[in-house]
Amino acid sequence: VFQRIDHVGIACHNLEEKIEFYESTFGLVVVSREVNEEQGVREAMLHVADGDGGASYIQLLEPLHPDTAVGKYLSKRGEGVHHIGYGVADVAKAMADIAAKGVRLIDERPRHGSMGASIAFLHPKDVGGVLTELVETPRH
Ligand code: V0V
Ligand code: CO
Repeated sequence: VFQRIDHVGIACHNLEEKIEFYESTFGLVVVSREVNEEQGVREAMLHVADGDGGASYIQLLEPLHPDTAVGKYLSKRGEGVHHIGYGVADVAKAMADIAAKGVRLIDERPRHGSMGASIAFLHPKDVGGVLTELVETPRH
């Protein structure tokens, strides 16, 4: 059901500082910046590679407020890897297939994600402590 790793999400306190670090240290390039009020984040996508199933990215995440998913994560665990986003062809189908295996969905229906994607999260407690995101990239 997974086509590739679409992105790895990284929680940080200061998005601009972290972008500067990734650009100057690794030569990665920012291809998108968005504020997602529903998810409580300001985020940037940095392109890593292109593959058969599509591109892969690093997603840098800064919380809009302390009382958000990323804000709570930062206060409990500090900066670091927050989630893995897997590319899927059909997010609604992937949600149904995975829920049928007994993994709790955080989202009952797909949400709006970065760069026009449809996304849904799986509960980390059912995935061995890994917050897992399904990502359906828009077709052109
Ligand atoms: C929390 N926990 C995590 C975790 N966040 N475990 C692994 N990875 C994470 N990122 C653990 C936490 O340590 C607790 O374990 C338990 O889950 C409950 O956490 P909590 O702090 O009490 O927080 P909750 O329950 O209020 O919320 C946790 C969940 C929440 C995962 C339900 O963060 C959520 O809904 N996340 C999905 C949305 C999201 O993360 N959006 C931001 C990215 P113990 O201490 O009880 O053992 S937005 C994005 O990626 C976009 C837009 C995109 O890609 O396009
Ligand atoms: Co993400």
